[in-house]
Amino acid sequence: MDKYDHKAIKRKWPHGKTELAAGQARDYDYQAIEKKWQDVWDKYELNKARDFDKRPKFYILIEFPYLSGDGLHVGHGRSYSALDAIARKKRMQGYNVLYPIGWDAFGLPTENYAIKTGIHPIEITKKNVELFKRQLKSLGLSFDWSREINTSDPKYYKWTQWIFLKMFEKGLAYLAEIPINWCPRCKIGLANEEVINDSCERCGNEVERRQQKQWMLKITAYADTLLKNLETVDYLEKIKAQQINWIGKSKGVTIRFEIADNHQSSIINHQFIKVFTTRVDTLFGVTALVLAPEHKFIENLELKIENWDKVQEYIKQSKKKSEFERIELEKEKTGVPLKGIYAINPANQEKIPVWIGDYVVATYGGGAVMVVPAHDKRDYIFAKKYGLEIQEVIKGGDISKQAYVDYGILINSGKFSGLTSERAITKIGKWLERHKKGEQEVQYKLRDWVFSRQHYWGEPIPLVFCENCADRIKNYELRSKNKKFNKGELLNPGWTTVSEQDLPVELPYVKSYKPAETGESPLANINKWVNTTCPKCGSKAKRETDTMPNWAGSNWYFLRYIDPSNNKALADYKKLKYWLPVDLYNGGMEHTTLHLLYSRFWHKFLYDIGVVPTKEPYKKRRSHGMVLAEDGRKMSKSFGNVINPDDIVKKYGADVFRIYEMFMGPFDQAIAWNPKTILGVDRFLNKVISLVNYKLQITKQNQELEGLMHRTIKKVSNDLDNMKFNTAVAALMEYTNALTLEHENMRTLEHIRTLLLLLAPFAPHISEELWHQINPELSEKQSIFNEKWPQYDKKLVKSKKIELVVQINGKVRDKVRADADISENQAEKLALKQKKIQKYIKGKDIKKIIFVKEKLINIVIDM
Ligand code: ANZ
Ligand code: ZN
Repeated sequence: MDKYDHKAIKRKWPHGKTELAAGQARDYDYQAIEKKWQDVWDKYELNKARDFDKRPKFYILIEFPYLSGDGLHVGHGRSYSALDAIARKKRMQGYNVLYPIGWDAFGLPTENYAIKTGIHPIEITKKNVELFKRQLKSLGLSFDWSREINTSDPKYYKWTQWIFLKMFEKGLAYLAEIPINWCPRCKIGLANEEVINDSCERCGNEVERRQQKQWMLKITAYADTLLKNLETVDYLEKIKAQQINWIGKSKGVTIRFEIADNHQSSIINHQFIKVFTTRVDTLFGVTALVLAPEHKFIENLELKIENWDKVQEYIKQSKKKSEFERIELEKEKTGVPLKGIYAINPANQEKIPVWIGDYVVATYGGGAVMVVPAHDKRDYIFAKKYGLEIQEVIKGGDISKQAYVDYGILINSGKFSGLTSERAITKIGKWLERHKKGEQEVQYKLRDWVFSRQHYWGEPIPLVFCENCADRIKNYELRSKNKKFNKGELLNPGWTTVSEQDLPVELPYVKSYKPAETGESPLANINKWVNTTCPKCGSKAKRETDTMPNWAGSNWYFLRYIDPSNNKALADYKKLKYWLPVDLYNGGMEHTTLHLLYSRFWHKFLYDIGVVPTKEPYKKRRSHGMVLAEDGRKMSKSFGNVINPDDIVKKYGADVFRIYEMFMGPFDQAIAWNPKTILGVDRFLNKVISLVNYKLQITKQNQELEGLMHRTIKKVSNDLDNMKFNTAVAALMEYTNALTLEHENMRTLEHIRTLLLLLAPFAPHISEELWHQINPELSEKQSIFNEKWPQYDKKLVKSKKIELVVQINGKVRDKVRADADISENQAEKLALKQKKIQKYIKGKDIKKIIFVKEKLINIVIDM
């Protein structure tokens, strides 16, 4: 400790001045101060979360960084500093706070870098961890470092694999042929985010789509719970809305349309098309069916399609487009009729044409739609373009101009005419069910999760394939006698789980991570690793060579923080019970429908198998806005506009960096980097320093300063609770100014103490340093963070009073006492209530109100 001489640092600070210029704080050795207190806090384990402690617990989670060689982004700095302020305040308020950190370490950039340089991903990861750790530590964030985790550590991913294994056993994992992005030059499958403008991110070659077997996880089995339980959590409304949309629950009816051909008026046996509709009330207005080009009906059709060549060509073309391209609303709708093929409308037996069109998605609602041009926008455009009939069945619009899409009263609908849409939806639905022509159904937009990656740097999927077991399962007799196969093994014949005691399946250490020619993961090249024996029957077997996606490790990391070195379970149940749910989880909006939804899914599964005690992982979810570059663009190496946190910390110190990031703008909004504001923040901290150094000269007591102090306590406390960090900092600045300028002779030690206590969560180092300066009797162990968070006195919070001048057409007509922070609206009401004023304005029109805060209100009327 004697490396940092308290007095030596103090002496460097200029005395006798009331204010330092911006940048002048560099005269004091903030680097030494920051390092000193960081070491002291570590030494006395100030930030340690204590399991089973009697204090109320508070679990704060930030999205752990995804490791890359670029190091920490100022965007990390923004949310980590902000949540750190909450963590520190909560500790001062007597909470047992868990604020942990770890590394999201698997993933492509590391693998790509390894391929390029020949350095092993383990080495690269080690380097990146060091980099991130040094940067985060330099900011003095109050993480409990004793709980640090790393998703690429075998001790960690053992449990990621274990969870997958359990899901497999319960039948939640299955193999499917799925189209993937394939780069024919690199011979590698690409994730969507690696495809830029339909080209490979690495080589620029055009990407093809290819069918590939992939492991899928049945998130759809949890669609309804994921939706319903949103009601039980406190997420930002826009986050909830996005998840609700993504899950996309629709109630409707699946209708059977029988098929007929040109010549026969009767129905062709056994041939029908199922369509899903949410608007069965429009059934009498159906004038065509449109199928997705991939629809199985076309292959299996027994009838002759007269324009077969054209249809074939259309199908071929549409296979080249991505799903996104196809369903985009703005895109022109195209289609081709299946000439000679007709469907029968079950409501009125009318014959209607059948088309294929690529705006119909194959994977939703059976891949077919009934076309109701009069009442659906897309259908209207489609019908106009191809001359389909437009039959009005809901009254209310003008269908010669556009589709009428709202609910209304049914017309031209047989015995259902006259009903409201709502009633008709129930009645026609029931009628169809009674006549076995349709069923009420619920559809979800949510798709199962593609869980395989053909990459090296990820968790191996802990499965093996055994021909012998495949045969045994396919042999029904054996299967029925043999109960030894679990759901997953029966669902995926031949695939069996590695035994639990053999976990983790370690990622083999290899020299070459190049993907296999076949598009398989590089692991497929390692024969020694691939060939193994079947844990079930002992025959020769092969390991699965796919790895898990990057999302796997981050699905459950918040559980591991609770018990990071447990090797018997992913975490001890009692500890989970103490800490869960996470009280506050902050992260990017871009993770709403991926990570946030995936991790809720895994958590619900873990709840169902009794591993975790809560249905939901996160009680509250909030989100930060992005930090943009000075030029308003995204920070990117290619634009050369990236700000490195290290540079800011070096130049101004961690405290300035932290406060700046909180002060830059409303936390939930994207904000561009602004060096001028940094200078302002620097000036602010200088003021605080001078204020503390300047000797107290109390000559008289001051009421207003008391009020301001209590108002500041209230504001900073509430703003921190509501994540309004910028206005909290503004309040501290205002308070500091008042202490510095207006009330130079009236400030007391209490005022200064309060300032430092309120400032501590934002600027921990300088606050701690100054705290010890005004309390020289304290030992280094007695941290400002062990102090109680200040309380405000309700009676003193009342705001300052002013005399509000009321003018009419610029002439002073009255003066009223009002709160200094009165709003324009309130001021107007107050002014208009005054007798004197009413006299002037009686019977006159008010043309305009001019309001000057804390001073006057001018009412402009016609004379
Ligand atoms: C007839 C109709 C009439 C429809 C009307 C809407 C309005 P949501 O709410 O998103 O579930 N649809 C069904 N399957 C489709 C697919 N595979 N690709 C594209 N569109 C499909 O949407 C359900 C509606 O989307 C369904 O209701 C269907 O059009 C269309 F005045 O049926 B509707
Ligand atoms: Zn076997």
